[in-house]
Amino acid sequence: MTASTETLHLQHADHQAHAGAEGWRRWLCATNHKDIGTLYLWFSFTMFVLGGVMALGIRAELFKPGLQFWQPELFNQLTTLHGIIMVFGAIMPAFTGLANWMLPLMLGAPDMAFARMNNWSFWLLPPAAALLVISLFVPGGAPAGGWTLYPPLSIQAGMGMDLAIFAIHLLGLSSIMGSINIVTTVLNMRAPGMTLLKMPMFAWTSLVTAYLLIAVAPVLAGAVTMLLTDRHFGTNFFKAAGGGDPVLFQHIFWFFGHPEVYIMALPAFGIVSQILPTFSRKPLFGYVSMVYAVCSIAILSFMVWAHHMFAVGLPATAQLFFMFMTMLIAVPTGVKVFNWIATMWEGEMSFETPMLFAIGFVCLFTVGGFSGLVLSIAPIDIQMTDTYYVVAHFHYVLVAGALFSLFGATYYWLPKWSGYMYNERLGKLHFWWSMIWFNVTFFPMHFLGLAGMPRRIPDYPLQFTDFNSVASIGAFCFGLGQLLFLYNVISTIRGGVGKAPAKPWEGAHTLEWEVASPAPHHTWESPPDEALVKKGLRAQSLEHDHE
Ligand code: HEM
Ligand SMILES: [Cu+2]
Repeated sequence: MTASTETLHLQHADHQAHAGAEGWRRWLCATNHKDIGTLYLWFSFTMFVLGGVMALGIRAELFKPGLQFWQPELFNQLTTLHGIIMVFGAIMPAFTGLANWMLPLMLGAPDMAFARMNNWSFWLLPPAAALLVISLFVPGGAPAGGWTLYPPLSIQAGMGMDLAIFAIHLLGLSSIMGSINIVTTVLNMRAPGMTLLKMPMFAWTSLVTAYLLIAVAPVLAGAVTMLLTDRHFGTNFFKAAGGGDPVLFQHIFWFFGHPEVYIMALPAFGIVSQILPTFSRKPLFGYVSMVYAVCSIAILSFMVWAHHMFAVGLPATAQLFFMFMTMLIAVPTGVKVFNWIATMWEGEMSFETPMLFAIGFVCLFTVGGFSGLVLSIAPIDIQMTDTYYVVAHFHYVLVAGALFSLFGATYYWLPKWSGYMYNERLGKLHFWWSMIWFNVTFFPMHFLGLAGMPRRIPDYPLQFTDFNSVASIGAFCFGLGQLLFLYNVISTIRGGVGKAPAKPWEGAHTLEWEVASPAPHHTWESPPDEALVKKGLRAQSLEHDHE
């Protein structure tokens, strides 16, 4: 054998070792960031369907007053599981999946920093999801005290609670490992020329989100571990009868919980900051101020937790502090919304599906932001706490915010992932369908809340009937529309409406569009040429606008 064929042969064997695993092994033993990204995304979609079916179970019960389908116990379990599954199973893994798929491509890195740990981060998720589902079938059923797991209910609950606690431990471990990977990749593996302040916004938001997670996932783990020892090992952290304090749990939970809402929002900001410039054919307006805004939001998010607790009887000074700190977050958030609008301003906009979802995001996330400001006013919140106004508020930021950004991201990058173009008409139909029915579902909930309808109840007084029926009809239509999305994605993977070029969006300038579509299994094994990096960066930066 000549030297060169031997090298070839070796390279081939090497290649086999990396990419050769076929069938289930390819996925179980996956270490490739693209495979792991794909796993995350499909897992997330599965959880979205599961949590969605539970939401429809809730909405079916609430279509009219009286008990139709579920006993109150099961209703509360559905509500709780819906919340936990959507937050930890659908939204968070989707963002980690996107970060896995896109960060190495966007930053010019060959893979994520810790490929094997990456495998673990993903494979902890399915057992956690299984535990949550199994909890429905154990004596006492699933946790039913709400996704916030407040004691005393969470201490009194049956063994389903223990399964959920274990699930949360696993989910937390997964998040921490995923975050360590993201931080290390972003900080150490960028291509030459890609300085921190030249990174695409999605890299910035992923980085900051990962730091947030590393900071608060252990706090949640601590809180649920204290619950566990209160339940089984004789401690009294939260048990009033033993001298403990249930309100302490709320403080710890929300010290995690508020940063958590930004963990679900910041990556969405990043995605939208990629999509809007592309389809406005202009650089992102105010890039540096965007970075500062993301960082300030992240820092402030640690100082507002007790706005979830205005009704538990905080001292007036504490209420004032948390009220003003919360309002302060509106400043960097306002900067971001301003920049997004300024990015579109006088741009040569076109309205492909990703752009529609991004614009939908900007409009509806702002609505959710405003209802959040209303709730931040302590005397108002004391009236509104635990009403449907709160449910309306957080679904505006989570569904029209986080979820819409994920739909946008999927349409935006699907050509890169699959190598095929999706059906634009179906995509647009999916957008308008979702946009309309989302609002039909959730807008009336503001009125229900203002009128005093409490959340987490299976039955309600007659006066709330009309808006509830409207919301339920909206929810079923919204749910149905998601089949369009699934159909469009699957048919795209199977060939779609034709092959996608490397760069299907002429206005896009980031590095992922420099590799072929579908992105080959291995990309940027040697870092991209510095000139190539600079070319994209120049197009992203303001000085070269409007030539
Ligand atoms: C897309 C269709 C969705 C519908 C129709 C829907 C509907 C509902 C309903 C009816 C409730 C119960 C409100 C209550 O009784 O307190 C609820 C609670 C909740 N939802 Fe959704 N939801 C949807 C999507 C999502 C998504 C994507 C998230 C993402 C994180 C989410 C997060 C939550 C949370 C955290 C709760 C609170 C659970 C609790 O009270 O413990 N939902 N949702
Ligand atoms: Cu909060």
